[in-house]
Amino acid sequence: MKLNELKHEGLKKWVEEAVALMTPDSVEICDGSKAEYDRMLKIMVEAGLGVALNPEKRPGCYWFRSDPSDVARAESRTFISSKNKDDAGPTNNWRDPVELKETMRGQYKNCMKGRVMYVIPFSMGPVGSNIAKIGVEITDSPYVVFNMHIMTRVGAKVLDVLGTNGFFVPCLHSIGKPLNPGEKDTTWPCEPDVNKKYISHFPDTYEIWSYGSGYGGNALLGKKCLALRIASVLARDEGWLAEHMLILKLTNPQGKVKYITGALPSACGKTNLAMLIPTLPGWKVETIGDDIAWMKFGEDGQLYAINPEAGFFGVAPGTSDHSNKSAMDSVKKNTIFTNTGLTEDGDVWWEQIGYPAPGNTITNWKGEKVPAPKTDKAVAGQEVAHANSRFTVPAAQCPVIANEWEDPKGVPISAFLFGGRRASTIPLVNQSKDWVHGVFMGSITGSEITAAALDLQAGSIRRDPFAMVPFCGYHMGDYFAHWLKLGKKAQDAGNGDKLPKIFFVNWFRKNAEGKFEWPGYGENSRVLSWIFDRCDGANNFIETPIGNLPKPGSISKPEGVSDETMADLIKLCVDGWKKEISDVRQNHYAKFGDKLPKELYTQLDIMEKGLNS
Ligand code: GTP
Ligand code: SPV
Ligand code: MN
Repeated sequence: MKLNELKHEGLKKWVEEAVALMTPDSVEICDGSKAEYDRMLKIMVEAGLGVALNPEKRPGCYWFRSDPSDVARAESRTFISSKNKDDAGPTNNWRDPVELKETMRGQYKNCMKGRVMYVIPFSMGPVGSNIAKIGVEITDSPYVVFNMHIMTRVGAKVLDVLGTNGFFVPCLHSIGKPLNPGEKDTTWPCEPDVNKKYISHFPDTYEIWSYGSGYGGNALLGKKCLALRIASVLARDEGWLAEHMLILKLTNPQGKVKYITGALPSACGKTNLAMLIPTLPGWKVETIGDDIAWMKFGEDGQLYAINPEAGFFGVAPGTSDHSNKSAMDSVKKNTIFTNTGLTEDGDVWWEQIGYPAPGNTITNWKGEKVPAPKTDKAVAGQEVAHANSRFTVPAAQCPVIANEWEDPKGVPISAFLFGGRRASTIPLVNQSKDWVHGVFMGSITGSEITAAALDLQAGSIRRDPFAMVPFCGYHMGDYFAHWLKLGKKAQDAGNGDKLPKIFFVNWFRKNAEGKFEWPGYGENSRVLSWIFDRCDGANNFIETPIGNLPKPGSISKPEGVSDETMADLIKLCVDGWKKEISDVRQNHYAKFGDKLPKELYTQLDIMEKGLNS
């Protein structure tokens, strides 16, 4: 399709302006076809920027290696550029939109010289679903094109739904590396100076401008930029929820089904939980989504969720037949691997994959040939795969994908889980007393920082309410208020009992030796079954000042876990919680000023009183 064949005047005008600014050699409107996907891969492989893997071991799979500056989201270079600084809030980097656009226009000027501009029309959510939204990404990266093919729904059908004047989110992207005549890419093209990368969001006009990075959430603009940062603003404006949540379908041994979503920070277990293979006999988990949920109330008063994505962009290290067999089976074919190791026999390898690297040498994520590790244990500083190396795979390839994963009406949600990585204090599971208490507990959630962000100190704890701190496109005080408002609206309409129940989970408690107390992964089904029964009102809990904790014995014990450890996992750590409260008051809530809903301070006071008595 040619540029002048575009029927949507607004879209055509926007693309023409981008062409005039970025001056590519040519423009292609993407159709989402297999032929297009193959052609994009061919361009990269022929340039030496990607490797086709051994077709006997990984048919249809490719290996890529990014620039060392371009291996994760750049949080310090991610901007929420609202007209008013106060609308971005204390958890976002703010820039004045007029100044930021001027700076970025300077960078975009002629930035696609010597390259092709690809225009990717995509749908987040099943095409035509009333919860879905359309975006159009302009990019000069074939890597972005084929990853968007997997992660979103691309093509002509999207333009049909868009019509002549439909709403779309314009997503402008350039890797920031123009080519001179005769010049070719020899390595992953991007702007290697982190301080020249920009991942900018203009919430007042629902626009995204990204420059200088070709990787992950910085460049696949449908994902974190559209489906969370811009969508959270749309959701606030339109009365729905856009969340950093997996969606799973849980079936009990009697065949009864519940749908559950879970918000855990980046690299804290969403993909694993979404594909979990229960160790509890008779239980079944199927996947709807592994990273993002968009939710709207139906006319029946139930909250319905869709997965806006069409693929998984999952963390490779730690994925094994033991931890996530469904993910391992998903990535056997038609998968893109980025920044893993490459074996001598043309396969991929990463730390904790479950077996030692084959052969004598292996190519690491930096492109160096190193001795093949004899075990799959990670050696700090010598990782073969980058800790944030990832696979991109179509969701349909997941052996436990639920039949209804593409149902345009979504699935009715019974429970929300919130959590993080915490070595102490936070119990294995805990249920909120009610909606407001749940929003309060969500608002104070903390987690240890992981390798999913470039520029943060991994390991230290930060408050990451609702796992949304890096992804909320507006003031988080207003975000908490939005959650409270939706709950109140449902209750006022007589639908309070249809609201999802809210739970808090922590798979990451450690003992004195620094070992995980809870085996996690498939064993998390024991916690899911407790949650399932709790949703049905089972008498399996005790009331405490932090919420409903499991009654001793109500969570079945995995093999190898002692009675003492079980007790430790579900105990109320009074001193730890008192420290949490004072940290929340001084270092967390204080930041939000007047925008912090009063109800949340009231909850903090009630919890403090409860712990003191
Ligand atoms: P993003 O894609 O960054 O949003 O991450 P995610 O939340 O989907 O995390 P993922 O499921 O990819 O897990 C990240 C890391 O946590 C992997 O190394 C997993 O092995 C580890 N992990 C996941 N579940 C568990 C668990 O139950 N226990 C323990 N100890 N580790 C886990
Ligand atoms: C995350 O960091 O939460 C991810 C990966 O899911 S990225 O797409 O890079 O944001
Ligand atoms: Mn994520």
